[in-house]
Amino acid sequence: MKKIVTVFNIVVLTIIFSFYGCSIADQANSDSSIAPSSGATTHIVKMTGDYEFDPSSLTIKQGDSVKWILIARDHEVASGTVIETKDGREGVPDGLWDSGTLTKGVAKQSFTYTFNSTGTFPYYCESHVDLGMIGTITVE
Ligand SMILES: [Cu+2]
Repeated sequence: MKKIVTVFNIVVLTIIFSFYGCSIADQANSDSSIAPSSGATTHIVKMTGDYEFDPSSLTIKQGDSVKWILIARDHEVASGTVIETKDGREGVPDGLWDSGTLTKGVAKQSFTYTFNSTGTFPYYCESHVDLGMIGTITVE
C-alpha cells in the first residue's frame, strides 16, 4: 500500500510541476517580443498617449523586426535624425522607413520594419518631434 501511495505522489507531483512549468514558459513568452520559428524576433515598441515610444531605445539582432503599435492618439514613425532649429526640433528623414499616419479606430494601427543591417537607427514621430517623441534602434 505504501508503494502505491508513493507512486501516486510522484504522478501528482509530475502533473503539478508540468503545469507550473507551462505557466512559467507562458509568462516568458508574454514578454514584448515574438519569436517566429526562423530565429528572427519581432520586437514591440508602443506609441503611447504620452507622446513616447516605449521603449524609446532598443537593441536588437540583425534580421530582427520592430513592430510599432499605436496605443493612443495619432502618431507616425519615420527614420531619420532630429535637429534643433530656431523654431524648435525638426525631423530630417533618411528615407529608410515612414509609416505615414497611424490613427486609432482605422485599420492601420501598427507598422513593422525589418533591420537587415547593423548600426544605429534614429527615428521620430513627425507630429510630435517637438514634444520629444524620438527613439533609437541599435542593431547588433
Ligand atoms: Cu506622435
